[in-house]
Amino acid sequence: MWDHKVVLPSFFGLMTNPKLLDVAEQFCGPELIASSVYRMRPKVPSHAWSPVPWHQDSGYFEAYCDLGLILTVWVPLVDATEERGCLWVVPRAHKGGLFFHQPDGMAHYLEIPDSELSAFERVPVPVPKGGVLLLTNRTPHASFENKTDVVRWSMDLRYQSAALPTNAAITRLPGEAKTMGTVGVPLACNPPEPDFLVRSQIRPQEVMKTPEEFLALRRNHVYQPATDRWGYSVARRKDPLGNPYKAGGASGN
Ligand SMILES: O=C(O)CCC(=O)C(=O)O
Repeated sequence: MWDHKVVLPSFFGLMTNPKLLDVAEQFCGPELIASSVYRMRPKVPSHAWSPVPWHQDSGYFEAYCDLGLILTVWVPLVDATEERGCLWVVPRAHKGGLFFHQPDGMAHYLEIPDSELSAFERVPVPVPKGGVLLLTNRTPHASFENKTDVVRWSMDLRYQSAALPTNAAITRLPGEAKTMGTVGVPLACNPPEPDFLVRSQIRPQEVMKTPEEFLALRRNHVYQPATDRWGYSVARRKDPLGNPYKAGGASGN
């Protein structure tokens, strides 16, 4: 998975694609923030980190954003078939709250324990190249092994309203979150990465316009740790047998 390590001008082009923004605006409203959390995923066949266990994106975000909408736009760059490891979802479960999450066995991802989801229907959602899949931050989803010899490339992008906590450098309007009220709690659904304004009726001059600005934003963002809701960073210090990872080991750092 390529996250903050890869920042390309073309990513900015996709995140600000007018057709995608038209869709995102319908769900998140006209004051539209591109969430800091975008990922490019080469899902390669037979790689241990390739399957992504069941989770809700909110499991990774700050608790104060659980009830807001953070829209995931999942974009396959090849046909995402079931064999290639398309996404699976639990239909309608986004209408409920957040499931319990725990670090997975490798402490690489968070996962919802299987026992929590056993009563729910789970369906594969193949998406052809050129299509998109929309998810909420409370839609449980997963993807499994790629059983082909084709890399299942995809990108996932996220959008939210400027009224939700965000670290985008924008003028706050009445009703928009200015502080979290708790000292030390950062104002963002995902503090480690920087948000930015992609569409606005009220402050269009603050919309980010060029890939150069985007690259500078990523480069200059001052890292803020996320709240460790599920003991993830503690688990990452140990291997699945409970032994501390050695420097340079398989912790993914
Ligand atoms: O692309 C995948 O396989 C997983 C995507 C995912 O978990 C996400 O977009 O939150």
